[in-house]
Amino acid sequence: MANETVFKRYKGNPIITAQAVPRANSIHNSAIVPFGNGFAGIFRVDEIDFNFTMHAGRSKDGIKWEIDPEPIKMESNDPEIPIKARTYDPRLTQIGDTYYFTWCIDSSQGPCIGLATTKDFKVFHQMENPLPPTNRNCVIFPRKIDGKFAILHRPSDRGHTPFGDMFYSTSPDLVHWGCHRFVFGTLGSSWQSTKIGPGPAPIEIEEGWLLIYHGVWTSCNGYLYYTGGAILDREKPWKVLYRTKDYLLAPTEHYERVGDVPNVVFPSSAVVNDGVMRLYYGCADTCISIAEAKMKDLIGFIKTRSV
Ligand code: BMA
Repeated sequence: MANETVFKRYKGNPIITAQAVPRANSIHNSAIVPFGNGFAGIFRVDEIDFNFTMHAGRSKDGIKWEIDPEPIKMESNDPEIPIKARTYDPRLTQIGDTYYFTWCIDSSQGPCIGLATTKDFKVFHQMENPLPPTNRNCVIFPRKIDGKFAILHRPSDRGHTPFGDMFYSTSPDLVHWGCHRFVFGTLGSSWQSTKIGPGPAPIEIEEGWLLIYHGVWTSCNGYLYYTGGAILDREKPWKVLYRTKDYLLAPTEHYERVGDVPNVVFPSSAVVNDGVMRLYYGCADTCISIAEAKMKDLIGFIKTRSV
């Protein structure tokens, strides 16, 4: 039995494997939102030549998915966008009738953050990169804060990044980004002692912004990825009200322990319905699973297990 806190894993996990796309070596760390009468997603597909691509997908219930066999083709007003590079780890946020997504671009100068919009998951419009190298984790808040678009992100290096703190930045127009504030960093000798990074788009709750994030510990065998939770101030989200000392999810199941990168639970999207959060997370860089928690229990856990 897994060491479960407030999240209960779905019995049919993993819900998405490489079988879903013909050229996939693995499908993991992906972005999912409610869309129309069902759900839509942008999936990280590591292909059999190890090109990392993003594919759109649709689902009626959020569990059984149809994922396009071909990667997303971006449109842009600027012929220099998009650059040709591997793309991975998308995060999706709905603002009004538009879905904004960020992801990591493996540019030749190092990982940086891409940004695009879609309204229908068929046409994708890529904009200027919000963040230059080196950075590989970024998510957009679901509304403007103090009149500006806002992101959480984690500057990195060109390798596997043995460090990492979270920052908050804002933009009036989604092109010019600034006012960078430190949010929080690593913690002691714990599951979040090597690096931390933002997961799904923050969710607005009575207390502020509920954030699910990943934390990494370095053992003698390499990195292990865990899931934690925090609550950030509503108007000044760089101020941390609560941040869990205990993890919310740890790699304990065989599909989380065994894969291309062992011992990874990587939270990347969350859908809240009827007081329940369904968390989508990448497992061992191989497949995707879900776990559910009652919002009341989750918020209570974050408040009472806080540092
Ligand atoms: C992310 C990505 C992956 C990596 C993973 C663990 O930040 O960079 O390529 O293996 O962390 O899922």
